Amino acid sequence: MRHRVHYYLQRNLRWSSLHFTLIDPEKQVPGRAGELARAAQDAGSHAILVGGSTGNHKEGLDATVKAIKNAVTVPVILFPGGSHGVSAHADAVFFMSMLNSQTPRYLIEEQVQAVEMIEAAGLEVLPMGYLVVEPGGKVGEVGQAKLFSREHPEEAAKYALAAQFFGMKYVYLEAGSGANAPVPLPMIHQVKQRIDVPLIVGGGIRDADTARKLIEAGADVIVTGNLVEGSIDVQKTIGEIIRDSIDQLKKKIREAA
Ligand code: 1GP
Repeated sequence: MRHRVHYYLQRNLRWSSLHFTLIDPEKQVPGRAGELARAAQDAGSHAILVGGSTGNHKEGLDATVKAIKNAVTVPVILFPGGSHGVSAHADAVFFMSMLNSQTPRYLIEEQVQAVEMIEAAGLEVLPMGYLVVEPGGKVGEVGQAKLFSREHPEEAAKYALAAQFFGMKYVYLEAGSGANAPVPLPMIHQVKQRIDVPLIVGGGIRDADTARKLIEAGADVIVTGNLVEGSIDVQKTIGEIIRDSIDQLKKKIREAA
């Protein structure tokens, strides 16, 4: 059964920040991806994202999405690095445009190549403005992003507002997978001030303390990828983020209400 993902996220965001686990289908065999996703769900993660910035064998992606879908009950959302990242077996797809890309390829062309596949698969479409911040990592390189300077949060904030004006339902601030520092707090704060749609933040988040600060600055959703892949005990690492940041803040909000 497919989730109504936008509805699920809206409903959960009403009273909590969320955590998404990102799984790159190229980094492990499908069975292992299913195990990681299950452990992440058991630790409290609210959705599983599947994606990577390089191409993948279609069969590998499909098998990975199927294995994850069979292993979890939370929504499985595609986070495609291009038209190659679409699989009919997910619940939904982030239909994302890298708004600070300097090539039409990642602004609109890859997306156009995917529309028929998405339509035929009946995937729920979640329109998202994707903004890549220094250092940007591989995704910034592949996407030819004109990276947002960490010193100029106001630039990113204007782009985020533009995303909202376009009707995009989510904004994602990305520092790049494995970034040595996550998106700066003042940038999260300024972006959050300008938009009403949920703000997703990812790249370089490795511990609960960092996650808590990002959420306090205004992040609605925290995404971690490497943390799961590099971890022997997923439940512990993700569990700490959920317990020590998201749950703590939930409690604070409840107490203040
Ligand atoms: C990458 O923001 C995500 O798209 C996750 O980054 O792998 O550094 O957690 P990490």
